[in-house]
Amino acid sequence: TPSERSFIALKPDAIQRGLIADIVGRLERKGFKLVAMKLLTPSKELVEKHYEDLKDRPFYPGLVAYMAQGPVLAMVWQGPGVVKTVRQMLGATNPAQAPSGSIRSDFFLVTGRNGIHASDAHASAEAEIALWFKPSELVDWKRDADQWILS
Ligand code: YYY
Ligand code: MG
Repeated sequence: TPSERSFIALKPDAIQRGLIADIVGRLERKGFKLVAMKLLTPSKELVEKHYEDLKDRPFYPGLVAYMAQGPVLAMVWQGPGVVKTVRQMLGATNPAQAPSGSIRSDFFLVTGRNGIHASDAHASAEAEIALWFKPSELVDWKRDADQWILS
């Protein structure tokens, strides 16, 4: 649906390396609509909840520590097929296995510093949006360019 949404976050390595504009620019140029964006240092509790499904994996403590250092650029993007398309734009979890031209391939080297998160399904997207944002932080706006992007 055109109002499909995904939760996308730039991880602390992407912020530290000054990659915000390059990465956000790709999402913006594709035609997706930005609905929310905030820079924050997430609490350990927030990161633990975000990655709850991975809590039994050996890399979980390191993953939580890396993310909780912050800052993280948390975003909500909207558009038809946004969840699946943004996952494709990211490429594989391991940048070494991501297709060239994908974000993880073009900017990152290793799984533990892969720079960007994107929801992997509609249900997880809605859960992650609710975890990271208050409803009042989602901006309801009409984009005039939609007539040239959507039909
Ligand atoms: O959704 P995605 O980020 O592509 O991968 P997940 O399997 O959900 O893992 C989340 C996050 O955990 C991944 O982006 C890096 C980290 N991670 C890791 O450090 N080592 C692994 N073997 C697998 C994942
Ligand atoms: Mg994931």
